[in-house]
Amino acid sequence: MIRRWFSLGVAASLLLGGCAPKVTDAPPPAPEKKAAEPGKDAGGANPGKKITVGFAQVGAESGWRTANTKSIKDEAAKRGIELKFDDAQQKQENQIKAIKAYIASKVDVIMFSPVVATGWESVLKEAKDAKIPVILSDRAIDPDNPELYATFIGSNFIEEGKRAAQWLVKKTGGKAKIAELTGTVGSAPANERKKGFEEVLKANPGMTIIKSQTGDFKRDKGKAVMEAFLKSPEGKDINVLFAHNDDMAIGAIQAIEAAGKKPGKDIIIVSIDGVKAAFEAMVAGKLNCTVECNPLLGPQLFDAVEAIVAGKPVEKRIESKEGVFDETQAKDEIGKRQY
Ligand code: GYE
Repeated sequence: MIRRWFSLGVAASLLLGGCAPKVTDAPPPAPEKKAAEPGKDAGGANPGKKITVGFAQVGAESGWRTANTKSIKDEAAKRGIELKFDDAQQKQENQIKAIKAYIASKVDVIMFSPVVATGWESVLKEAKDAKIPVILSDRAIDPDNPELYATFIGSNFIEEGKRAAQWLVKKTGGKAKIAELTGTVGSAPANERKKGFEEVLKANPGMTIIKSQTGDFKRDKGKAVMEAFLKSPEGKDINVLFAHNDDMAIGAIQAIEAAGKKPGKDIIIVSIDGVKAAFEAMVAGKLNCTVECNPLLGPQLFDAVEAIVAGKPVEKRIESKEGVFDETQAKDEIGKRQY
């Protein structure tokens, strides 16, 4: 019982510190006191045994993802947990293959970040039948069936979309012709960031999205799509860019400059993630605002792994706490960024 409350306390302090710099410094949970008792594993695991986790990652599409992968690998190493890691190169079929391989090799826990939200029922049922708990890392599934996973750990993407729009309302006085670079089609962050953003727009009829297309969360695609936006008949009217992540915004900045316009001035730009490169762009006056999305999920994910393996309860949804940073704060904040 004491240890249970201790674990909850660690989880709570991680949550509260979600956007604060201390997230990776959290102490690892106290070591198990009980020695291994072969054959006696009420929680479905043997406490003395080394934990093995399979992680099916989306890919390496963005600065956010690189920081997320590093956080997960570092944390596994720190805790002496064996991590099997697969990079799916943004393809669902690769993630399904990796998950099936983890089931076949009988890992203790499977974690994955669903590249798209739909189409997971069958493979998650396989994991369930094999009695292997699954943790959803950073992205949710649709339909949401809590029977199919132990916990979701990540951000509230609807809130992030709302925060981006609310910042724009203030910045533009509620008048804007917006170009939108959306994330990977069918992914939870793309669906939900758009939803939250549009909710705020509904109350501000002077703000309209005049162009919207996916840039797949990637820099080169963000650049190519922005180039096409600017060349289109509506191109000259665009005075705001909303990019679903920083990488696409940074690509778009190059396209805007190539078209002879000033990013951050002729076109106001807000994006999401809060990676170092976005702060650099803000300091350079080319990006106006970034809404934070914390990729440093390793400590929270492995707290959950250890709790699950020990047969302890975990919350179904664990959300990160995050902020909004704009050009007025960039200089002071840039030195404090961890990713
Ligand atoms: O915003 C983007 C990345 O799922 C929250 O994926 C993540 C998103 C993040 O490629 O940069």
